[in-house]
Amino acid sequence: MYTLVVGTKEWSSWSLRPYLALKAIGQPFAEEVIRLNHDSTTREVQSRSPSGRVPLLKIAEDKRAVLIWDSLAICETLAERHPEAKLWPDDPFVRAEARSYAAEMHSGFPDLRQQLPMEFVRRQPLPELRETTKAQIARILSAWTDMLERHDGDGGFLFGRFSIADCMYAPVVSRFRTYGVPVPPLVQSYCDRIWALPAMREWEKAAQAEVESGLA
Ligand SMILES: N[C@@H](CCC(=O)N[C@@H](CS)C(=O)NCC(=O)O)C(=O)O
Repeated sequence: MYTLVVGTKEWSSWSLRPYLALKAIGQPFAEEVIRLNHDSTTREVQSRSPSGRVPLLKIAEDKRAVLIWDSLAICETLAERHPEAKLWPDDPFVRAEARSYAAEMHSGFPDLRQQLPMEFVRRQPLPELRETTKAQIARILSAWTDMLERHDGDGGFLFGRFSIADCMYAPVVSRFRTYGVPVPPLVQSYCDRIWALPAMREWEKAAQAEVESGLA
């Protein structure tokens, strides 16, 4: 029923987010990987995606099909179709807050994304950070600390139980790891919990294979 089209796993931070959400609902899905940063990328992505971007989710059922072409739209659609997976917090006010954090990630932190691009497997030296990048990292650290302190003991994720907010921030966990960004102990234990998720381990295995085969 589901086919997720993603970019090269070493680099495609946007693709990782709906991949984690799909894994969290436990439904089987087919996967297609488009090679990023290659001569074929523009042609491949534009022939499949209305926005010329990945990820994409194809849903086919009852002789109908739909294409969803944005990470947050995919996560929202999955949450709506699989309420039992509880991809958003139950409490409406907490859910509104989780949505705000997810949207903030989706539309924000441009300097962090540009200066510390996701390299899931490789390790890189921390570059000289711009003031704007430092401010965006500080904002993330204070937001995560606030969420983790308030939901401490409820499951260990940003809103206690694993949610779309964790999916949206998982690439930041990878970036902090790649570049050795120093974080306080509470945040480090959250990062370790995200990194240990079976879905993250599977993503890493695939990214490792891309690096070893020269695809990334
Ligand atoms: N807002 C989009 C952003 C998607 C995006 O920028 N994807 C990148 C890969 S991570 C892409 O498709 N790049 C196309 C290219 O490199 O030609 C989303 O949330 O899905």
